[in-house]
Amino acid sequence: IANCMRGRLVLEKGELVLGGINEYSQSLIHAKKITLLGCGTSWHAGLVAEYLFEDICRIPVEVEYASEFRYRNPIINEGDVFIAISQSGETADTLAAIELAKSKGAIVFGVVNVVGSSIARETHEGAYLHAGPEIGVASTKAFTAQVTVLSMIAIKMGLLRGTISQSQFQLLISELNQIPKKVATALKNNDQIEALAEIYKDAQNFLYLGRGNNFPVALEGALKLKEISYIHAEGYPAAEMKHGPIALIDEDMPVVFIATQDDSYEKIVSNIQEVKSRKGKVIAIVTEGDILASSMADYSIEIPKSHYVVTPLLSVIPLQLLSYHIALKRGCNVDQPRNLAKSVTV
Ligand code: F1P
Repeated sequence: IANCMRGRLVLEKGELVLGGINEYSQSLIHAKKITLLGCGTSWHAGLVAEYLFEDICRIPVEVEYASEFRYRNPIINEGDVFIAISQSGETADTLAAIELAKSKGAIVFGVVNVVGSSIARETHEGAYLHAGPEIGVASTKAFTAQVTVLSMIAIKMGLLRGTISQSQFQLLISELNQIPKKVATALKNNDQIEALAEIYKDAQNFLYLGRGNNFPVALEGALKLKEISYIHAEGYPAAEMKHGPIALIDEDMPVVFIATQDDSYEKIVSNIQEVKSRKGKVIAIVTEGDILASSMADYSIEIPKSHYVVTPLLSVIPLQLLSYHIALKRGCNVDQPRNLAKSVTV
């Protein structure tokens, strides 16, 4: 799935080999806390990983906007473990945060797409994504690859730390192995999503809601729409809706729910009900075969059933496609959105 800086991070005959993390692997395995650093989409990938490291490895995690990190007086101790996430490997804020962490004696791993980039060189060790070049400015496949690699690291660490059993490890590996096929299935809804984009291309605002590890996916869906179609969009944890965003809901407000069938499904269904009772328009990303959430939503888009650990790899796809089609229909340049740089180097 992914190659590494020194060696490879691969699934080999069902075994997960963390080749790019060698010399410093013990720091990672025995970390008492992990701090994830990134900007934009990479920060969202870090937020997904927070759920996985905490759940699978039982390690406390902080996810920091690299752009804000150095403007605080962050507490960094010798030997602390950081993972810096970046598509380009050149983001100046992320580089500055890495330098600050290293200057205090922290060990910094990189999860980077561009081979030989500054962040790849500045970090102690890490994994390359090898997602291929992002042709456009807005990260899409890099997000999927970042979440994949971070999931692989979390799953392997869970096994090494003894926080998951061998059979749970095998189950998660098998779930990861099925992802490419399921992504292909999710992409088959492209025409349906394009038709939906036609309906909502003139919306002024969008709300994206999700729970658990799909909350960061809601943030990412909102960011993609903002970046390439210039529509104002907000992402929230669905439970946060009643603490403010609910005031925005009326018949003109499309609300995108990630309503897959995991532990929070019932709660999401009741959130959908709350939006419907205020006449909001609901677009729900649902597990294939779903009846309840899809019958309540105005429109539903199915994704294949999967273990909740890997669901973000699938749930983000319809959101990326929706942004893409809306942007095209609004005449926006999806590869070169206004005001955005491929790598923010200042
Ligand atoms: C971070 C980022 C991207 C965003 C845009 C600006 O870049 O915020 O997520 O799509 O390109 O930069 P990176 O550190 O992941 O390269």
